[in-house]
Amino acid sequence: MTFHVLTIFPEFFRGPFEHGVVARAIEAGLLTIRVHDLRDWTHDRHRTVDDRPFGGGEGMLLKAGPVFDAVESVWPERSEQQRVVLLSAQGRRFDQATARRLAELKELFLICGRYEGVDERVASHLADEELSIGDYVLSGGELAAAVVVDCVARLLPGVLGNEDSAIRESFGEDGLLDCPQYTRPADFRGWMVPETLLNGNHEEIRKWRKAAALEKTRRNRPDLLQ
Ligand code: 4HQ
Repeated sequence: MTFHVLTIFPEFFRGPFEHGVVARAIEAGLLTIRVHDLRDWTHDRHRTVDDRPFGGGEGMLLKAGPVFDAVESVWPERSEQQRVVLLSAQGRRFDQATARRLAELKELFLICGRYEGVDERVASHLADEELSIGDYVLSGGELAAAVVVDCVARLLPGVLGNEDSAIRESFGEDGLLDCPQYTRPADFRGWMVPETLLNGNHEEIRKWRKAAALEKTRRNRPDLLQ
């Protein structure tokens, strides 16, 4: 799969994409990430990407022109397998189901906003969808784009060592959070690992994990139980 990321801070992505699962997927040729500098599609001496909002108001907006020019020069035509996503606090909430759907695409183009936002014509006439990673305000879409790349990348065939683990985790089949897990030592500062996990009865362990996952979900995410 190929990701395109459009940003005024191309250097921002060096960190997130050069470590861990995403970096290994790129090395293995399972994943390509092309970061595009929005200012490459400006034509004035100051490489202007922002302007003041019509009707007045705080701050500046990303202009539509350079964003349209960037997407249309990378993709003169767009197929069903190529989707454009605008990261925005006004978007539909990005979740694991959305990640699974996006992982089916051949290419995904992520547009990162900055300043107070982006000229609405990008959302209405260029992007296929507008996504938010959560109900809080970031200072730019870059962190949100990195989150989307990370979540989608680990779902691609061949990316994780264990092909099943991406499906098994939280927000998977049962809709519960992962159960608590422990590793050695069994006694850490007097806090013991639950007895059931130590005595090798696999049926008991399975029941304990189910109950513990339910309890954790009830306490931390009652919304997932409806
Ligand atoms: N933004 N999920 C970019 C966000 C955001 C979010 C605020 C988007 C600032 C310029 N993006 N603008 N939440 O908070 O994706």
